[in-house]
Amino acid sequence: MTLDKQHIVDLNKNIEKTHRTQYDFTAIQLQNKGIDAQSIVKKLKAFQVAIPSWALGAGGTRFGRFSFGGEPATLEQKLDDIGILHALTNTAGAVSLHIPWDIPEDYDSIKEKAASHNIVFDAVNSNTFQDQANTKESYKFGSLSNQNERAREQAIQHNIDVIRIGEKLGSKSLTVWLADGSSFPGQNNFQNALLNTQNSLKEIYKSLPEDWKLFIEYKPYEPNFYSTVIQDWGTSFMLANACGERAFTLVDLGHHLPNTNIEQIVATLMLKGKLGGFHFNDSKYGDDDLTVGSVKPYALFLIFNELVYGMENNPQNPDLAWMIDASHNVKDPLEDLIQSLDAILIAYAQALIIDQKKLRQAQEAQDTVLCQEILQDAYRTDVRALVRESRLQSNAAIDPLAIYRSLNIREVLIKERGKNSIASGL
Ligand code: LRH
Ligand code: MN
Repeated sequence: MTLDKQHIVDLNKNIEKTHRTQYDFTAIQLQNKGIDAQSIVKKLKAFQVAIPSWALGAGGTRFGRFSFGGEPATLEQKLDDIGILHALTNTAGAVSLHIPWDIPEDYDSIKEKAASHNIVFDAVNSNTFQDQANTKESYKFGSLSNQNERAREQAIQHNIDVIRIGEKLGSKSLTVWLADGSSFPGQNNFQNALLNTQNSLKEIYKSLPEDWKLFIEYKPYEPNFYSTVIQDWGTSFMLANACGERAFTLVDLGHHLPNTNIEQIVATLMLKGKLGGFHFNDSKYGDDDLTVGSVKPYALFLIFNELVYGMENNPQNPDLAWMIDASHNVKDPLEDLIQSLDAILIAYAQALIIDQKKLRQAQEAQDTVLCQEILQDAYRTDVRALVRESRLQSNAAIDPLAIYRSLNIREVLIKERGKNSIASGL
């Protein structure tokens, strides 16, 4: 199924008048604060988020998985689904593949398919947290950290193979997330595990093409429940420094212990020029991979405040990789991703209208009350009309969810692919 852009433009007409009124009201509100609404809209139009190839079907937990029907069973169908998302939002212009879940059979036809949907290939992800039928060594007790040198060699080679696959697709970065760790005290020698991981990552880094980046993703626990080798931002930062200037830390919002101040981590990494990118999602307890902004929207806003400040003041930090990492247990995957893309743009727009100069002055004056007032004035400003305008100006849907439902896209996909088609991934 592909979506005809003209169809979207026609359907927009039903709500364009209402939108125009809301947009004009918001633009005047911002103008009174010396902010040009169109300059915000311009930045929102340029903001592209990579969609994870592993989050287009039903997720699941060890307690069960409930299929949605019409799931993309092939990489081609996954690119078609991202094409639907991009046509509706004009914000999903990239895909992040996970290997071996999504190894292309025919590279040219896959690249053609992606190009037909204006989708580019963002970071490729290696997988040394599952054993594959065709591999000799097991990762049960780790991969890049494994005491067994043959298992480490196998994991290093897998990462190099993933780079080669990415090169053929035009990707420019590799994301490494390790499940490596232990589930019981005494099971691992922490120092040995970390040294093995550092040396293994340095081997992988040697095979990184000159114009590529390496993203090192951290996580405090799961699937190991006592220790994780790359458990926090500090460990990832240390390993990135040990590898070299094209290695960076990747922040998955769900990979933090409760009440961690993620926005401070973001500020620190940007100051050090070592923030590579994000896996956006939300969570209440653990790595819940919920819809972005569905549980802690204010925390997301505070993170974007640090990002906007960093993008203005930290030229030492490279352009960031924006990706979603989600898993859908109860929501239609495409509706969930539409909501996540909307929440990301809303948080970015709210952060863009913060009067950073006034905030710095209030901070220097140690006027704590005024600092909060400045932040929350932006957070409490309804910027949704700016986000809708950015989509309208890109011939995407003013209200993508409404159009997704009015066109019964899930039913159409079920007709095309059947009720029992299963997407590979988590
Ligand atoms: C680990 C993670 C990682 C991916 C996986 C699918 O929890 O966030 O980014 O490899 O999910
Ligand atoms: Mn992730």
